[in-house]
Amino acid sequence: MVYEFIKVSIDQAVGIITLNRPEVLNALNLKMVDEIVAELERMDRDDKIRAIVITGNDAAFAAGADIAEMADEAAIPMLIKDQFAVWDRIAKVSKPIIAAVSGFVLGGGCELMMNCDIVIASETARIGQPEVKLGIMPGAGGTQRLTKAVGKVKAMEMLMTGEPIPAEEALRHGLINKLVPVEAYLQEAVKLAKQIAKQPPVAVRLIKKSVLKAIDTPLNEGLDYERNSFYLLFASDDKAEGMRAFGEKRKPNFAGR
Ligand code: CO8
Repeated sequence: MVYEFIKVSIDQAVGIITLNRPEVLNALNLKMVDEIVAELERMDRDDKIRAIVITGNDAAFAAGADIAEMADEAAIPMLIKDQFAVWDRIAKVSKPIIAAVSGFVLGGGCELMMNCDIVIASETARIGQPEVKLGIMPGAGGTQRLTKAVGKVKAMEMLMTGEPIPAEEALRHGLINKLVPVEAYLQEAVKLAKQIAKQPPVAVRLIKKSVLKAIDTPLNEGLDYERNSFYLLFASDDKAEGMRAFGEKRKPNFAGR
């Protein structure tokens, strides 16, 4: 597939998507979001890929939605187009997605990051939802996912002031997993992705679904979902291989079945 605004590469079992509009700090236009989602879905179907990394460049993961593209939009055409519907497809990707972020992580960029499962950030990352400064508010999940990630009072502060927070503050608030020097954030994310890629893919897939369930279902429902997923894994070849390898004191070799 030929893309205009993203680059794609593969490192062992890790698919890497790089946002590529550096001249506008990777501002997300509609075509770029479509390309990201199309490639995520393609990688999700590709048996050779077991984990996905999304990154930008050192200066910007993404500085938000493309303001130039948005400036002349009107309410009803936007409602009819429902441009954010495509974002729902990101949450349906079954393989783990790791965001490797640096520099500006703003607006739609922060929302894209929060759609990922794990976040490795460079020390230079500045993360926020500045939409209020433009007279609007987040539209791709920012008010919901930020609140669930950092809690009500911090979310209120970030969303109402529009001020980004530095990476170490994001780490304290549980918005990112790990902070590393700018030279190392992508490498670190790929290393983590490779580690996850060695795990049994069906178990990883069901773990991802179960954790996402925890975010928006009552505990009892989530526990029920977890239990059924646990039982289901006993039908997998990888469960047999994992337990056999333990008994034989060797490393397991997971086939993904
Ligand atoms: N959209 C379009 N162009 C942008 C954007 C953007 N979000 N951000 C930066 N650019 C462009 C600038 O216009 C500039 O272009 P040019 O060189 O042609 O003038 C170039 O990138 C470099 O930017 P600056 O010169 O401004 O660089 P600075 O280092 O001085 O400042 C900032 C960097 C602080 C990041 C600044 O550019 C800025 O404030 N950008 C806008 C940030 C913002 O408000 N983001 C939120 C946008 S709204 C949003 O995301 C709604 C979410 C809805 C869901 C997402 C759907 C895709």
